[in-house]
Amino acid sequence: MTDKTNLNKPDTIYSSPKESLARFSFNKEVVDVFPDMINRSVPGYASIIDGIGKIAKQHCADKPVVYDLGCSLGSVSLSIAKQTFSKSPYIIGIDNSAAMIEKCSQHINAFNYGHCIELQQGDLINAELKSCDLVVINFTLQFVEPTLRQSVINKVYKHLKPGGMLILSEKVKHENGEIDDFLIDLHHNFKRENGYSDLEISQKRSALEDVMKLDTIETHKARLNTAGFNALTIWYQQFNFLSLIAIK
Ligand code: GEK
Repeated sequence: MTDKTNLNKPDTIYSSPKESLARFSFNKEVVDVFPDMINRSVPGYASIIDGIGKIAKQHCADKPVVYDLGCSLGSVSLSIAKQTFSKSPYIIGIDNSAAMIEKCSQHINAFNYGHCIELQQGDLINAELKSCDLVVINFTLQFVEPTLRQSVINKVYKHLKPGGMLILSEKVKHENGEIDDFLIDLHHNFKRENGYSDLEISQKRSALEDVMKLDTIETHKARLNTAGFNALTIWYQQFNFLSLIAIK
């Protein structure tokens, strides 16, 4: 990754005590530290980004139409563009944060395969999709109001071509409380090992409480089945973070 857009700023947002904790949002403060934040917070993030590019390469025929819903700074789009470049992909990245889209645009322009990526600022809940070959929702459905998640997955299914693929990555909760606590502890240890203090971990957790509502693996699979996806599997999991592929 080049640093033309200064993507190396360390995440210190929750490092000192805050009197009142605002709801977490993808504002400019978060966008400015986003690469550091996501790499130090999501176990396996770099492997998932790399894996998605490789899955796209294996899955996509010539001229694939690809959606990256909740694209943030374009890591998924860039990984796919790099792996499928010889197939002339058309990749559409959508994110509802204006600050993300602005920085994402600067970021992808720094790559010589960035021109096959088009960006749109919009909400994935009401985004209109074209007929497509691959849709990626990498750690974004968890920020959508739970009652609206089924309609998002239904829409993706409807617009995928037969044989098309959805890659869905999410942080999940476990229905067994003991296992859930165990996985959460493993995740918090991962964050500590990456330099976050207990104060940072607990303040971020509180800020996310009403913003990120987690489903179980069973709920995700049932939602995919309800939409019509019958062929699906988890291709990556580390602790309570996983990624699924589902084929129409
Ligand atoms: C990556 N996929 O680097 N509509 C559109 N975008 C949304 C919505 C919504 N309703 N809600 C949240 N977002 C990325 C990482 S981050 C995950 C995804 C994380 C956007 C939000 O603005 C942010 O950019 C992204 O989804 C979630 O692979 O930070 O844990």
